[in-house]
Amino acid sequence: MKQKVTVKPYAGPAGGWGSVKVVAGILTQEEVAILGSEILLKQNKSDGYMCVSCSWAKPAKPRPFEFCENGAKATAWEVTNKTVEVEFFARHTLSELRGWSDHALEEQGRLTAPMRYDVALDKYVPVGWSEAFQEIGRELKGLDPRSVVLYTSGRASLEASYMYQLFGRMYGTNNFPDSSNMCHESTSVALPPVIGVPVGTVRLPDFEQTDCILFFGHNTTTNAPRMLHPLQEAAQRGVPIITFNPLRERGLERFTNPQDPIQMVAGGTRISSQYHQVRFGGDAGAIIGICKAVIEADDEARSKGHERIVDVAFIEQHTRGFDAFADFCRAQSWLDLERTSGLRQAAMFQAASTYMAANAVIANYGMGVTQHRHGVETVKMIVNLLLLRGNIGKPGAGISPIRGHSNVQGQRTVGISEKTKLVPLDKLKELYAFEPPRWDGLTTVDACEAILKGEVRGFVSLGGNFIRCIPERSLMEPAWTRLRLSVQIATKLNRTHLVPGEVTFLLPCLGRIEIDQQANGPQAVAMEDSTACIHGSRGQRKPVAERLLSEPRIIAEMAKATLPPNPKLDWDAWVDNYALVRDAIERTYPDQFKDFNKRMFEPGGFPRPLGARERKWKTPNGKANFTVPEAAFDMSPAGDGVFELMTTRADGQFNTTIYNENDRFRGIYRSREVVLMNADDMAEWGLAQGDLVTLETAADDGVERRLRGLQVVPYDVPRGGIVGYYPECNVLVPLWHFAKGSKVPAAKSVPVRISRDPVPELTDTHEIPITAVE
Ligand SMILES: Nc1nc2c(c(=O)[nH]1)N[C@H]1C(S)=C(S)[C@@H](COP(=O)(O)OP(=O)(O)OC[C@H]3O[C@@H](n4cnc5c(=O)[nH]c(N)nc54)[C@H](O)[C@@H]3O)O[C@H]1N2
Ligand SMILES: Nc1nc2c(c(=O)[nH]1)N[C@H]1C(S)=C(S)[C@@H](COP(=O)(O)OP(=O)(O)OC[C@H]3O[C@@H](n4cnc5c(=O)[nH]c(N)nc54)[C@H](O)[C@@H]3O)O[C@H]1N2
Ligand SMILES: [Mo]
Repeated sequence: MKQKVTVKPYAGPAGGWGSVKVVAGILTQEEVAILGSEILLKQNKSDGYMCVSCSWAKPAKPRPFEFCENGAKATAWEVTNKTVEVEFFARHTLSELRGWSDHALEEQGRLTAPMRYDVALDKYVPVGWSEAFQEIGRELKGLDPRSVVLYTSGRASLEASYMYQLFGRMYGTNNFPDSSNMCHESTSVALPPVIGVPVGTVRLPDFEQTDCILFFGHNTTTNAPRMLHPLQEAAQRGVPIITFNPLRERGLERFTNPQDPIQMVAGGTRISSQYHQVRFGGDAGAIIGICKAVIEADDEARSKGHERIVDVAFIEQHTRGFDAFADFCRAQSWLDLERTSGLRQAAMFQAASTYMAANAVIANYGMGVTQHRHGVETVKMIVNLLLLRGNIGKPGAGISPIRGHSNVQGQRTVGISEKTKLVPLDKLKELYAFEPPRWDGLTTVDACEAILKGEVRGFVSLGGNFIRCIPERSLMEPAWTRLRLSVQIATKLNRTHLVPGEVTFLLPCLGRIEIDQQANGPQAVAMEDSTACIHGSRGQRKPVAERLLSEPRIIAEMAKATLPPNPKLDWDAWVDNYALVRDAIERTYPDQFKDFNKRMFEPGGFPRPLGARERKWKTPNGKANFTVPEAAFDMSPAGDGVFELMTTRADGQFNTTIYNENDRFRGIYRSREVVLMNADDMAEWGLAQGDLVTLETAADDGVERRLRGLQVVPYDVPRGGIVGYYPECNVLVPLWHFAKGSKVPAAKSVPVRISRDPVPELTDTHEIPITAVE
């Protein structure tokens, strides 16, 4: 029987007393007493460790507590005293564990011993580290490197990531899909041809100098809460913040710094000065509408001989393609723009007039932009809007994609890429005297397709929960069992570990918060934040178990067992002293990582040079480029019984890690098996709160994609759109439903049909005291 959802709209600001209670709750749940200890005080400080949760920038002058509620949750989750011992695996078969929830699996605690899957027992059994590495090496040597995939989830450090890509390339593969392929790859593909860098151009101090902030498709409340501080400071200075989001996300409305007693009493700051509830995927339409308003205002100014609205000098000196884009905008009808954006013309005018009044504008965005079929084009539309008034390459202005995992951006910087043109292969060849493969490797979606076809034989995962976070779960799990080799390097037990291949290893590693003791003493690692600043991070806590190895060590041992010796590369020396790996990174990328070891603990991190910040455009034509969009945006079909499903994160989760069943700021408690729906749509379809429904993907490709037993909750969602949680809804996302150009699964608009389930069976026991977690 299912737990009945509790709906209790959240009235307060984000942050505030609720945050304090939640932090205390998770510490109790994980049986750790870190509040009074040094651990949280060291979070995001230049002498401490970088938070394992989000990738938001770390200020040079940190607050006494530079952590947020979700950072504290992620910390408690990693340094928990709960452990999974060998006996746990002796008690449970994998078939049994596959019946457990994501939460129940990870809640068992930290993995402590290397394990190997035993087919006859259907259990994991202990294996020695060296035996495991020898067998992995033997298996890899027996496979065609083209049939082997090395996946990375965005948490591993720059040092581990560099070693991992080098190991893979020396082995003979470029198959390096990364969590980024499901995340900001739309950004990484969109930006290089238009501004010449694959990452955002904004740094933290720009927030102090900006005079207008645009905010598209990011739930900052939950997913980058520390970013609410610069937003709050800007709002307090009177800087307009214009938000575009189909949902009214709490933290983008009001925020109270939970660490400030005065604000706690005063009830918080209003964050967004305008809140535009676009339809799903409506941003491109909205942005073109704003651009049209700007261009028509400029046309009028020019005809009257007034001061121009667009930045003529900038456009002439620095850009190409303005005239074609301006003509495109003039030709759009407001009726069409209202339809595609879901906004009224007046709303687009209002945003445009605020934009035009500002001298320095920052545009931020998240998954609400990138995870659509036209995600790449929408990013380019954001660039168009900024270029109109020279808002790239000056203080207080720029584009600011808010990345996900804490080092996802950095991994790409040091060579985790399936695209060979992004990797200095000649340099690697010169440094390590080997012939790197020159063919492009597999993205995440490509890897899934190849697994379905049986073309992938070996899969190594450096973190993450691949099977759970990708689309098309019902086809992927059976296909996964045909792998010859699965190697899972992880801190906690998850679904991917429970679907074995023929030969399967589960290798437990140190977490970033733990002291990483090697021959040369305790080692530090580095990562790159969302603003391209590099930070050092030192583990603080004694490892939870003695047998854990660090990620660099695990990679080095796999490499040694797989590759012939190479006189140019001493893996053991690198593991003894990670500073040598940083030297190697610097030799490979001398411009980006100059004096890496010396600078890694600079307060605020050291910035990577980014041409676009200085208006040096490393594009094919040496200019910043306007983009004329393709004639029609590929919107998912709505109406006719088809809804657009947006899959999103709740407050109580970090991706597939489910801390609890609550989505506090959206007022939803005790169940994630819900579908949020507009009340008028509910009325039209004869549905009431708590009714159980089935979602079925509206696609005629012969694949059945269904999710049953979801409880309907009325919610302020634009009509025609519904909302469900990731990863539960991933079974509904077709593998071919991805962003054009980047192959990021279009998880924010999946066409689905709704039907009512037969007899509702819900329990309404109040066993879970919701006050404890509020
Ligand atoms: N605590 C916590 N922190 C996290 C994570 C986590 O799971 N938990 N995950 C990390 C990772 S890997 C990532 S990528 C980020 C993700 O952070 P987000 O980018 O915030 O991702 P989602 O939670 O999926 O939320 C998407 C947001 O976009 C909005 N949205 C959906 N469709 C549209 C649209 O068409 N237009 C607009 N304008 N808005 C839309 C949704 O309403 C929601 O506010 O967070 C990172 N940080
Ligand atoms: N429908 C839908 N699907 C999505 C999304 C969506 O919004 N909607 N979002 C997509 C996005 S943005 C992303 S980034 C992906 C996320 O996909 P992944 O990055 O693959 O998944 P996570 O849930 O972050 O991985 C959690 C696991 O990482 C392991 N882990 C944690 N810390 C460490 C560590 O320090 N080292 C190692 N080796 N392992 C560790 C733990 O075992 C834990 O179980 O999902 C994508 N999938
Ligand atoms: Mo992500």
